[in-house]
Amino acid sequence: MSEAILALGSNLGDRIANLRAALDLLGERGAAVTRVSSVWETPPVPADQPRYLNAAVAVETGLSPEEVLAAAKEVERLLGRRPTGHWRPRPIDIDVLFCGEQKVATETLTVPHPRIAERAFVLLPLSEVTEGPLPVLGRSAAELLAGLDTSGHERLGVRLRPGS
Ligand code: A4P
Ligand code: MG
Repeated sequence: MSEAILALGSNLGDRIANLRAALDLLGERGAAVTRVSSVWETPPVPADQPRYLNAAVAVETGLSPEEVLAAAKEVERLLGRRPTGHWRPRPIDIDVLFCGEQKVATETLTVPHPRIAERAFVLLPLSEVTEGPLPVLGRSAAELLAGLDTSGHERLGVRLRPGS
């Protein structure tokens, strides 16, 4: 078993319900959620779309990185994601941030996810489920956040899992 860290985003429909359903569906596909961040409401990039809810989760899994991606894509489809175009509104987006200390660079999968260090909407929740230097990147989420604009990013009081 190994640990993977996933980023979740939703900006269409019942966003909280989408995030919660994603956690359950990932668990049913062999990626059991072990830690869950707060839910953050974040300014959309690009700006001409609804605000996102973002979260990060750690999962314990026996799946390979490619299998984790396949599970994530299936969950996106089950939750109603249809091809709307790159960076367009979606009920759920699931990105694979880390797979342990592994590096992956294939046509369909790049791990660590290439845009982690430049995105406050990824790093704020990530900082709640990780401690110390991030795999491969070698700097903590908090250190990377220090150089970014976090204005308009709001931690919500709602929990995705009871007690988490
Ligand atoms: N792919 C390669 N590596 C990965 C990885 N590590 N994790 C490939 C997930 N997918 C990976 O992704 C396109 C293809 O990337 C996949 O088929 C997979 O083979 P996609 O999810 O279908 O499309 P996308 O999400 O539009 O593209 P991309 O590049 O993943 O966009 P991002 O980087 O996920 O950005 N603003 C806010 N506030 N919050 C957000 O969550 N998200 C996005 C999407 C834009 N703006 C946002 C947010
Ligand atoms: Mg994506």
